[in-house]
Amino acid sequence: MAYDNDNIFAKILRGEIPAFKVHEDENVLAFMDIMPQADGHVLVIPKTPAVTLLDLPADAAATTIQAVQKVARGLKAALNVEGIVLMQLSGEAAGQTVPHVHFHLIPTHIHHLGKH
Ligand code: DGP
Repeated sequence: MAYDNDNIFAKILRGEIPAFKVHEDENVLAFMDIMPQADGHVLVIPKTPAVTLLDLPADAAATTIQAVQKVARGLKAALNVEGIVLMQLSGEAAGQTVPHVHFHLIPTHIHHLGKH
């Protein structure tokens, strides 16, 4: 599938629509998800235009995962997060709604599992 330069994350990368950014460097941007599945739900995206993970060059995949680790450590420190679910939907059939590759970091706490 061809990359759509007008997708919402492309617009966020160009600064055309706002996002609550938590990390940025030359390769990636991380920002708060607008429909969080838990407090502290962050999205990490490469700046490389790619629709799915399968379209992403290996070097961009590597820097994106490094950023995922960095943001995960930040979440753990800032929010006292106990666990993090990493979710990555590739393709509409998987439930992907925004056609720019993104990783979800969804904080979890032990009490969410009903354990105290
Ligand atoms: P997915 O189903 O994996 O494609 O998830 C897309 C996520 O993107 C979803 O959790 C909501 C989030 N999202 C959609 N539009 C925006 C937006 O304009 N700003 C932000 N911050 N997040 C968005």
